[in-house]
Amino acid sequence: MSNLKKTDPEIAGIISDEEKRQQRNIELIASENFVSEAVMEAAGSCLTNKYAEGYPGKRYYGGCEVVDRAESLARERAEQLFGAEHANVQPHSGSQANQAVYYAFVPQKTGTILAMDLSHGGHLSHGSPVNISGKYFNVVHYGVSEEDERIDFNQVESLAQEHNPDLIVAGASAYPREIDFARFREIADENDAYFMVDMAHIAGLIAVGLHPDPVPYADFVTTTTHKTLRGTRGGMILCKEEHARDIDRAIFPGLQGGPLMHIIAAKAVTLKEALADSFQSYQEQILKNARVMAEALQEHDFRLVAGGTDTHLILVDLNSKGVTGKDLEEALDRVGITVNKNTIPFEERSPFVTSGIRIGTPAVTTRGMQEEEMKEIAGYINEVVNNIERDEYLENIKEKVYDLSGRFV
Ligand code: DSN
Repeated sequence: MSNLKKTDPEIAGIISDEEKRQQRNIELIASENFVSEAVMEAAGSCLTNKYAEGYPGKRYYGGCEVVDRAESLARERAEQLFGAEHANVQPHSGSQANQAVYYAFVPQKTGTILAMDLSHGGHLSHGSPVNISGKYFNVVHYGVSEEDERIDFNQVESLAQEHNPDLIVAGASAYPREIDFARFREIADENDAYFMVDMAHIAGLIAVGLHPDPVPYADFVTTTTHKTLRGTRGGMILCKEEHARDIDRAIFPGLQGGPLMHIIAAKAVTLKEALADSFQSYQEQILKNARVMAEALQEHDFRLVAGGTDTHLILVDLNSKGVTGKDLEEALDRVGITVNKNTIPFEERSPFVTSGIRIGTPAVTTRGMQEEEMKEIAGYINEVVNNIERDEYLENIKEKVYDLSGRFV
């Protein structure tokens, strides 16, 4: 970063500090990961200079013949990886990918979307009242059942019959169990609704067949590219060929202007990496690590929402431990373990306090950590909970955490 250091030493310093933080801490935020140097090189390339409104072969600017090749490669690789008929790789984020589907296929104000409640594991962009999706459309929410904390399909079915949605959305940001997309498709068909899956969290698992595949069932599949997929930050939409034109027009000119060609090139690199054989074993290790972490936490008497995990993430109910999600997130920050506080189903606390934390294994798995390290980390989390007021004790745990992360540079 020699140029950056000269031009803007403040920002160079901030980037250097963040790099150290990422190296030193144990990263357990379920939606984060570490990209390869190759992805970073593409994301930091001269493609950032190019305007290319439109799509390959049909642009509103001259000089697009080179970046067209990058976007075409990204689209082809996305279609190949997920077996999709059509891919749009231009969404700047997962939220914009979701908005494009709503914008194209749900009538504003009169249209209805049936999606998972944020407090049961859904996402803001699935119709939260504070998000544009909740303001421009009628949204009805389903959740998990109180008995087993898994998606309540009886409720999905009865809400679909009652509200006649235009679109049913499956997918979540804090749901640890497999999602039965075939069951959702049946309900969508019975009610003549479109079916969308937001696979942002589990895209990497789906890419290698470690989670049921939504592509054969859904009209539209949206995703981010930076979670289990381990790529540059961004979004993407897969859809059936019959919907390709409407989806493309919803992204541009509907919602976005010029695509970020450097990011699209980085998405192409991400997808190439995901097509490589080694991506399979990476995803397998994410799952092994999550299962071992879940078991280790249960051995320390933590209650896990839905009784455990089938995926890369674990939702921990802290009610029996006498700490809030907020307090534990802060205490773990102090020892160098990064998690996020999270509401749990049937939550009684505010989203700023919460009764839970969410833990994910994609990032620590990228660093090379395996089952033994998961047990060690679960032990530190337990020690922090039990000694949350003891500053000296926490200092001691921090040293052990730094020692652990130092072994995985
Ligand atoms: N904010 C992401 C997460 O943490 O799950 C979802 O977009």
